[in-house]
Amino acid sequence: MINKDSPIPIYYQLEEKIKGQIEQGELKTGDMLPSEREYADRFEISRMTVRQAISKLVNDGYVYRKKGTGTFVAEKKIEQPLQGLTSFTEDMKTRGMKPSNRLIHFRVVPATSYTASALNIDEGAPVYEIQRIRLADGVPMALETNYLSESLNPRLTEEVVQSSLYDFIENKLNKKIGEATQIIESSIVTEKEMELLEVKKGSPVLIIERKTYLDDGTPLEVVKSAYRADRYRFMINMKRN
Ligand code: 16G
Repeated sequence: MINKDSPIPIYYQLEEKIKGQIEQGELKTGDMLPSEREYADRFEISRMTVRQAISKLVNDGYVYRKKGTGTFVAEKKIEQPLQGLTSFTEDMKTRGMKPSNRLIHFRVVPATSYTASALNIDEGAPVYEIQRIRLADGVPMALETNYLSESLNPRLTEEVVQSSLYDFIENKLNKKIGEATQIIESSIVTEKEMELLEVKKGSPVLIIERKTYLDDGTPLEVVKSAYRADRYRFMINMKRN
């Protein structure tokens, strides 16, 4: 129920209520939400308040609006654990989804000061720049750009990066991947990301920067990715010590 005497804003109470119905499966993917008027009548609140709650749910990716039709429950986001160093291919397979890649480009470029310092090589040294769209069951999830030292990773080819890069590093180059650091921040899609990820202008993305090291501490890759925030959320377990 909606409690109008509560200090909790009414739009927020409604938002939480609908979110709860989605999480509990009372409202399922593809279901149409009741109209603004129906919510307003049912809870005796203004349509403005209903609109505010629904806009929040749209922004957070729980529901989406279809022009002239209504508002529908969106597909559940992929919940990605932050523990454990895994590859995109492994992550998708664990979920029973089919990973695929769309190669945007594969080229060798001179290391910028940023990539050089991240990879601990000389500025201007040749690095592979690999840009791929990562797809799950055919749906674009992220645009990913990897930088790896050319001399440290011989035999890397366009064909190789059509499938798993980590699989090639570990099973063909016989290197052991050790650890990684990752930074996640929010942003809005660029024009290019918007087209490649097949989302609307202004859609939110999570920008992830990963630096991965081999088990002997040698930097392996520096990666910049834009993950669709409407399809992804990240999860971590924490222990208090
Ligand atoms: C993930 C990693 C990326 C790594 C890739 C290897 C993030 C943010 N990025 O996408 O750093 O290069 O996996 O995937 O998690 P692959 O082995 O499937 O090519």
